[in-house]
Formats: sequence, C-alpha cells, structure tokens
Amino acid sequence: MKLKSKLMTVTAAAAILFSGATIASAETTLETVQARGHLRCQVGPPSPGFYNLDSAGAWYGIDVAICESVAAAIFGDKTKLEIQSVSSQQRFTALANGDSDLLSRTATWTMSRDTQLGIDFLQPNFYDGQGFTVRKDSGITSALELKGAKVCVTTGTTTELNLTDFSRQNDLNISNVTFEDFNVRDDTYLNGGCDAVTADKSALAGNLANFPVPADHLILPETLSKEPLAPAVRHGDNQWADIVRWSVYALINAEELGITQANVDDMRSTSKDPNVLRMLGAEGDLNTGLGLDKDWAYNIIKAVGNYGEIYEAYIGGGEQGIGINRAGSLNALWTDGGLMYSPPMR
Ligand SMILES: N[C@@H](CCC(=O)N[C@@H](CS)C(=O)NCC(=O)O)C(=O)O
Repeated sequence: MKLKSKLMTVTAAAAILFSGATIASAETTLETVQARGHLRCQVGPPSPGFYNLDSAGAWYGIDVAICESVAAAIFGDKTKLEIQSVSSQQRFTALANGDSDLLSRTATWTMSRDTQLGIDFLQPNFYDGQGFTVRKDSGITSALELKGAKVCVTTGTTTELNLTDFSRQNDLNISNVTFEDFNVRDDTYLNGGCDAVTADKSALAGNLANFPVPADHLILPETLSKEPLAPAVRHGDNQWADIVRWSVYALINAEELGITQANVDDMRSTSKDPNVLRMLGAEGDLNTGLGLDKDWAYNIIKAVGNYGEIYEAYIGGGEQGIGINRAGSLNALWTDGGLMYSPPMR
C-alpha cells in the first residue's frame, strides 16, 4: 500500500511537472521569438542570389530578405536576426524540432514535405525549375542527349529525385553522382568527374557566373520540374504561419501599389489610396490578428523594400544580383503575366 501511494505521488508529481511543461510549450512562436529578442532564421550554405556572405561576413540574398522582413515585422528592426546555415539534409528536421523559427532557403514546396514532416510551406518567394549545365565542348545541346551520362547532384533535394524520374521517363540510364556540398559537386563537374551538373536553374546561373571560364559551359534549354521555392514554418501555430505568409504578401502588395523603400514614408502620410493607408497602418486594424504593431508592413518595406526591389538587388541586375531577368518569367507580378499575386490586404 505504502509503495503504491508513493508511486501515485511520483505519478502525480510527474503529471504536475508534465502539465507545467505543457503550459511552457503552449507559448506561441511569436511569444518565444519576442522573449528571445531575435528571430532564428534558417538558410543554407552560402549560395549566390539567395543566401550569400559579403566580404564583411554579413548574409544577403532574396531568402535572407524574407528573414529580415519577418524580423522587421516583429521588432521594427531587421537586424534582430540570427541566421542559421544548415545543410539540405538537415534543414527540415532543424525546423521541425524547434532549432529554427523559420526556414527560408530555396526549399521546394512539395506535398510530402508539407504533409509528412511537421512543417508548412507558405507563399513562394521564387518560382524555379530544374536544369542541367554541360561543357560546351561536349557538343550536348539538349537534356535528351544525356544518355548514359554521369550527373553531379546535391543529395537530400528534389533535384536528386527529379533527376532519377527524368532518366526513367526518357530511358536515359543516367548515373547520379551525389554530394552533400554543392561546391564539391561543382568542383567535381569542373574537374571532369561528371558530364553534367543539375540543380535549380537559378542556382545553375549563379554558380556558372563563378566558374573559372563561364563561357565554356552551357545551361541546357529543358526545365525538368516545378520548383516553387517557399518559406516554411513548423506545423501547428497558425498565427506564426500568418505572420510569415503576410510578410511575403506585404512585399508583393507593396510592389503592386507602388510603395518602395524610398517613398514609404511619403506614401504613408500623403497617399489617398485606402489600400496603401490600410497596409501601412495609417488606417484600420489589419495588424491585430497577427499580434503585431500597426507599423508591421511599413517596417518591412522601410527595411528591405518591396518584392521587385529585392528581386532586382539579389536575383536581377543589382550589384549583388545574379543577372536573372524577371520580365516574362513566373516571378513577374501577376499584372505583368507572372505568378506574384497577393490576396487583398483588407
Ligand atoms: N529546391 C531544391 C534544392 C534545394 C537546395 O537548397 N539545394 C542546395 C543545397 S544547400 C544547393 O545545393 N543549392 C545550390 C546549388 O544547387 O547550386 C530542394 O528544395 O530540394
């Protein structure tokens, strides 16, 4: 009896402890981030255009700009940010287990990732597709000529799976030569270890520009896949997902409304457009559901500019850009025939 009651006491104590733990973990992601004082945002190993390091060791790129946007929305300060650089293999686990608050790193939104890994993908910030780079002197001009080829590819990616599918669909008998590190992958290709290298086309373009003699190589015309690259959050905290989703929408909507980093103050004080005034918090209460200040979207645009400005700076022709033309692509605004479209902010 005595033992039994002791056991019960232990069980009761454990139950109390456990419920304490439950209360602590019931804190929302926003509360956790606010209490910590900064956002933990996951990118990948330095890669042109999306998340790269400048000579002073600071991160920049279109995916980094998403991290900065969310930090600005929450804190009014884009520098309240810890950038975490995680490999393709580890990325989703690091988000699902709580090491990162947000993942923003050229991750393709797929059904299995969205439904089986305890994470949720949000509005894509770049629509990509997979391609191949080959040496010009190989004489290859189409992906369908890669019969029996050795192709260098990063492991743990959609790229690897699509390559296998492409080979099967077209009876090409391609050998996948896999790497954890895309720099080693590219070095192997450059040293003749593979006939081709495959990755998302934007990555191919960014990497090609850094090859010793870019003109010796060619990106083949075929696009193998749909790669909607999107930020992702842990499954189960809808308000947190809303914060990230609407931060991306704010970037897109600002471009549509003509709000830029340079004119955002003017627009907030002098615009006659109710859409502008609502988005920038001069009118209405759009912020309340997010649990953020009225200035949340103003702070984003003030800190990083609108979607078009970010694209130009890092993916387009800007000084830190990788020269990928936006006009006519899926990444144009919907008003220009692209897929960048924000639901109404009202
Ligand atoms: N979009 C693909 C590829 C993801 C990806 O980020 N691959 C990285 C690994 S960190 C990479 O190698 N990027 C640069 C490159 O392929 O050149 C996916 O989500 O699986």
